[in-house]
Amino acid sequence: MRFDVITLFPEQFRILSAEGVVARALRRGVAELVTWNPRDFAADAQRTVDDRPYGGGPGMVMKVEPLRAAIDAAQAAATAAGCASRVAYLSPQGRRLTQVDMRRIAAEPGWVLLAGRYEGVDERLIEARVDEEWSIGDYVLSGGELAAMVVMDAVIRLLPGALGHADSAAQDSHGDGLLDCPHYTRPEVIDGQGVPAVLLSGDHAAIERWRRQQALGRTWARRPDLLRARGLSAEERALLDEFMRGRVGPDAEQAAEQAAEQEP
Ligand code: 9D3
Repeated sequence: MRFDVITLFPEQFRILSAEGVVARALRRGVAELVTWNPRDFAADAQRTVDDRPYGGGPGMVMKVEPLRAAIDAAQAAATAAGCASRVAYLSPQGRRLTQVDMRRIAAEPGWVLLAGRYEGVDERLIEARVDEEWSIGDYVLSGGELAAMVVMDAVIRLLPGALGHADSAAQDSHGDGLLDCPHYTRPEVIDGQGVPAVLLSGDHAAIERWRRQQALGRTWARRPDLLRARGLSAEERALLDEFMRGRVGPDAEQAAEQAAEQEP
């Protein structure tokens, strides 16, 4: 899969090639990243890419012509490489992306990602060239570059060959709309805190059941919105009911102790 990124700060994207899952995927050719600087497409001697907003007000607006020329060059190069790409603009006004979107994005041969700076881009560029407008969340960034990198990280790790074998397996068991279960590693006791006995039992069926129950319970406690959106099977309902009755897990044990202290 190919990403062509339109950015005034191409150097920021070097971090993706430095280390980790994405760097390995780029090295292996699982994904390809090309950056395009609108400044290189500005026609004037000063290489102007922004100007003052019509109507007045603070900040600057990215001009149409350099962005349009950069996008057209990126799309032509992507098409020539066999990766017909649509254009996504990273913007606070965009639709907030979810993991479902990441899977849909990963299924395309490529994307041109437009990372904005200043107050944003001239609306006429969006109308003329942008196919989708994406936000990564309800908070204010100082530009679209980090948002573009977040999308690339989330998408590239989904591509076949990006993750090692063990990671893919882990992804399968938790790519199911639930939060993860708690994890523990050695030592068995630290600061007087042990590990849930079931994890030391060697009973793989019981461990799998406990993990599933913890994932359900935590999602219920922390992200009820996710559970409502997803629904529950009869088996999951029974596991969650047991969790809710307070019989299982470190949080529940702590809650039970607190309740006992309050009621002598
Ligand atoms: C302070 C400027 N704001 C005026 C009320 C508007 C504004 C313009 C540009 C706010 C942020 C940005 C830069 N942000 C992005 O380019 C961006 C973003 C974000 O800020 N949050 C979540 N997702 C995204 S995707 C791109």
